[in-house]
Amino acid sequence: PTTIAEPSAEEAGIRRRAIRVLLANWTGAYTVPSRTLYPHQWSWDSAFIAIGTARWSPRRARTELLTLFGGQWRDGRVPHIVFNPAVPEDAYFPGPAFWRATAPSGARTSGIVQPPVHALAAWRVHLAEPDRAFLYRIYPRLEAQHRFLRTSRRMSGSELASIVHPWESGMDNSPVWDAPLAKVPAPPMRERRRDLAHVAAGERPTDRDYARYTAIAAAYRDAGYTGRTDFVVEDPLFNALYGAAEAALARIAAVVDADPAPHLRRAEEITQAMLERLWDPSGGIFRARDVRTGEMLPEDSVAGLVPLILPGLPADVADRLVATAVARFGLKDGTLLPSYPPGGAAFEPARYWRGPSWLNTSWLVLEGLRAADPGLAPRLGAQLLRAVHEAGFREYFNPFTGEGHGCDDFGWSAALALDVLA
Ligand code: 9YW
Repeated sequence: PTTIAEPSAEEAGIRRRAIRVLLANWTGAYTVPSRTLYPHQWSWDSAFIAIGTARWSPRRARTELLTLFGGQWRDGRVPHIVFNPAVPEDAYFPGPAFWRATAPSGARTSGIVQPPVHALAAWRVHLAEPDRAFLYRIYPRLEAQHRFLRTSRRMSGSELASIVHPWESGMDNSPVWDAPLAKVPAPPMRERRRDLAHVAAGERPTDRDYARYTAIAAAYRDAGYTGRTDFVVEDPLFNALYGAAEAALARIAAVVDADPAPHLRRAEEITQAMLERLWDPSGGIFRARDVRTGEMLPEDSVAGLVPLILPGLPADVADRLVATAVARFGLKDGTLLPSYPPGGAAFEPARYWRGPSWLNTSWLVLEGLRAADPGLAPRLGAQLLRAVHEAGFREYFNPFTGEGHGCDDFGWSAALALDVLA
């Protein structure tokens, strides 16, 4: 007979509290990342939240994803925010009055995207509780999402998708964006930031960052949300998820009587293009490339380790990535995986994407490690659980002390802890 390990009291406590956060953030159709800081539906948050929610309520996880795709545009793009019409305009900046965009469903949305983790999420939700009807509904929407990236975002001529705003990377103020952002002219912001009402300024992007984010977004909006902006970059995290999502689409296609072959071919092409354009053999890490200049960007971050999840990554590249994670990101030190290497000049342990550990990037590296280094994977999983046990479901954590920062009761922190527990 097989014995099933009983969860420890600690694990049972984390599970109970995580579900409580997800219940408290549930609106009836989706989960807000945070009741205070982020009171609408965010694109990649919902994908991570669906992955964790599937562990206790697959039905809610399916609803979460289908609601998000209710905000999808005719061109296939899945906007990074779908606004809740019941929340006042001044609760979040930039809100619907800034973006001035409406989806065919009538939902008010933003006009930029976030990393495409959704096909992977849909597949994980299906694995938690097989439901072909769900896959039949979501598959054409996922396909359209990928078609948008393929047709509108292939800006360098390679198979990779470009992002046209730092917000599209999901890692807004990463030091990697400092160089390309410095070239963006930005007048001082006139609008009032709402984030600072909830989180200390030292844990958020600066006003200068915000002035540039607003300027790039306004220019893209004024161009009808098409074409290039002053910021055009091929990002390793975005494209690693793009490749992994194509592999997930192949699996989904097989269930819904569609042809998996084009997805498998594209997954391979993306992996190949990543190796040709973003792999830095001397650094042992993937780096972002500035499409405007053609140059690789000088800084790197945890985004450069996420390609560990890419299907068909050569074993020697995976080994180098693990070695980099250990040597520069302290993977073996019993600390959390920082968003930016602690030895780097721009490192700040409590400021947003400039050093703190986030659960989503840690989880993605953990997923990659399961194949690349099965010995190290449980170790990172245990660190992740220790962080939420000691500090709660905070938005990000000091990688050395584990101290929590940003908002509390953060959706994907709760969801991904549940997934690691399962
Ligand atoms: C903001 C919601 C989002 C995440 C992003 C994160 C942050 C929005 O919050 O951006 O207002 O700063 O950087 O990855 O999806 O959790």
